[in-house]
Amino acid sequence: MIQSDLDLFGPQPQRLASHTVLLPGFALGEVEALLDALRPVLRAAPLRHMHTPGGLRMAVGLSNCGALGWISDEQGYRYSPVDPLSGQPWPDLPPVLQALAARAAALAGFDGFLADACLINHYLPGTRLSLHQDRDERDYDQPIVSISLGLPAVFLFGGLQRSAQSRRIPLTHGDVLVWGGEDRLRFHGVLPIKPGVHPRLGERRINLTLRKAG
Ligand code: MD6
Ligand code: FE
Repeated sequence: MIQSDLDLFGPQPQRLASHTVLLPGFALGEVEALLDALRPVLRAAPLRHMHTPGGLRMAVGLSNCGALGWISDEQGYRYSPVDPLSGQPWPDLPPVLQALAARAAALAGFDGFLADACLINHYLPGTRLSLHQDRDERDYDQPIVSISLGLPAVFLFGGLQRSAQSRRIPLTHGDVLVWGGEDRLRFHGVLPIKPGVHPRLGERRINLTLRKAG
């Protein structure tokens, strides 16, 4: 057998937990289409630093597209159909993004995933995201599809209690992580992004999380 046969189809999906699958490089073939779709979204709904209910400025720059967008302010965390910055609905969810998320979800065992919300997270070197649970969505039976672009990150993949040990999962440009089911309420976060320059995206990491929030 030729030594490289096993690698002919690129890295294979990795099951990280019962309902969590990492699809290495799954978005690589569509990076340009995704970036083309994101450009007008971010013109209409620019990245901004929101504040936590406790008044802290979030280090991650955020925006959204889709019928619902995740927001945070002194009133709390929630989904809103309106961008508070513009008073207008969030930009439409680009079909290329929704279709990619549906295909990734199906590969991970979640058929018929129809995202209605995409949170756009923007990290500069040094930016981190502290350990949290995603619990603002209506239906925890719906998975979350997370697409990583740009600089690599170390994703902290924890347990159902904040105190549980976290695993460190490297996420690189084009990787897609799908999780749901029993894993849906695991604590997770992102370690500070290491300084670096990504050949396509420069000094930044962009993470897109697609959900069915409504
Ligand atoms: C990030 N991701 O990777 C942050 N949440 O930048 C998340 O917080 C996240 O990747 C739920 C599901 C997948 C995720
Ligand atoms: Fe999250």
